[in-house]
Parts: sequence; structure tokens; C-alpha cells
Amino acid sequence: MSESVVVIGAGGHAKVVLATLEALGTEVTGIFDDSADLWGMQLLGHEVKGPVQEAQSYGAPGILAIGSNRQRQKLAEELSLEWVSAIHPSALVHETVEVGPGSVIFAGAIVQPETVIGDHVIVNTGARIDHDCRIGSFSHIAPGASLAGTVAIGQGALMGIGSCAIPGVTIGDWSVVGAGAAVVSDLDSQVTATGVPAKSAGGDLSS
Ligand code: JB3
Repeated sequence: MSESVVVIGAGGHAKVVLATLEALGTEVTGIFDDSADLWGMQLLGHEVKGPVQEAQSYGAPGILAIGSNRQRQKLAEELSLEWVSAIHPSALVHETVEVGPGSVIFAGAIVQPETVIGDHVIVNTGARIDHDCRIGSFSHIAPGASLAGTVAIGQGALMGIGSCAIPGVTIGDWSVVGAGAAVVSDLDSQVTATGVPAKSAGGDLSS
């Protein structure tokens, strides 16, 4: 990846992005966040330099380090930056896996052959994605979530912490799968599903 990047967002998720960049030996040009009370503060030894628009003046590529799927999409549309992906050295990502710009794959994650990961996706700590999955842009596979082979995750969808999906199921755009839920049949778009087996309660809880 590139030698130096700007990081957008200065919260908890940004800490894990910074840890990933540290592990890769990538320099951080600066962190940018619209919360003025954070400006001048340090996050893991890196300065929060100013508002997100300012990141565009540094000429470095960027990573959106914000956990909200909707906010990552919004900022990706608003900011004119080249986006880079970051894959922690301890993640096992098969050489045939495609990873879109802006996506992050954190420590201990496993991604098996011929899976395609879209843009600005979060594959969080220890998540497992098996072969031939399709992971939509702006989605988030939370820590410890597990996808069997040929699962399709829609744009902006969230697989909650420790949730799972059996082979071949489709999870619609912007849907939310609750923590620990087991998805055994297709889910529509913009629904929330919880439980084992996961049942859709309707409604849109994506954030
Ligand atoms: O559970 C895990 C492992 N990670 C969570 C992650 C996926 O999402 C984490 O525990 C948090 O629940 C959450 O992390 P995040 O996004 O860093 O949340 P928080 O610590 O609240 O920080 C959000 C930062 O993003 C804040 O500094 C906000 O100012 C900034 N932010 C959020 N929305 C935004 C916007 N900044 C701009 N410019 N525009 C936004 O819409």
C-alpha cells in the first residue's frame, strides 16, 4: 500500500485502523475529524489535525475510519481523495481475493479464495469469510462474524458481532443482522434480523 495516508475519523474504529497501519509500517500523515474538540489531540501518537475537508489538501490517499456504514458512504461521496485498503499482516487473505479501495481487513480475519470485497468494507477483527462470497461496498462484517461459502452481503449491510450465515444465503442492502444471529435463509433489503435462526423484524436500523 502507499507509504503515507490520511485517516478520516478519530473514534474507536480509527484506533484499530491506526493499529493496522502501524503493523503494515505505513506512515500516517494525519487524522481528520469534524469534532473541533478533538483537534490537536493525539490518537495512538498521531495528531488529529482538523476537519475532514482539510484532509484533501495533503496530497495523500486516505482511509475512512468511521464505523457507521451510512457515514462512510456519505463521506466517500463528499471527499475527493484516492482511497486505499489496509490488510493487517496477521489476516489470512487468499491471493485470489479482490479487495476494493478503502476497505480494511483487521487482525486475525480470514478470507478464503475468490471472494470479492467491495469498497469501504470493514472486515473486523477475527471475522471469517469463506470462498466465493460477494461483500457489498460500505458493509461491515463485525468481529468474529462467520460467513460460509457463496454468501452475498448487500451494500451497507451489517453482520453483527459473532453472527453467522450458512452457504449461499443473500443478505439484502442495508440490512442488519444482530449479534450472534444465525442467518439460514435470504434476508430482504433494509431489514433487521435477530436470533437463531435469524428472523426479520422489518424496519431499518442501519446506521
Ligand atoms: O465494535 C467495534 C470493534 N468497533 C466499533 C466500530 C465499528 O464503530 C466501535 O466500537 C464503535 O462502535 C464505532 O467506532 P467509531 O465509528 O470510531 O465510533 P466513535 O468512536 O463514536 O467515533 C466516530 C468518529 O467519527 C467521531 O469522532 C465522529 O466525529 C466521526 N464521525 C461520525 N460520523 C463523523 C461522522 N465525522 C464526519 N465528518 N461525518 C460524519 O457523518
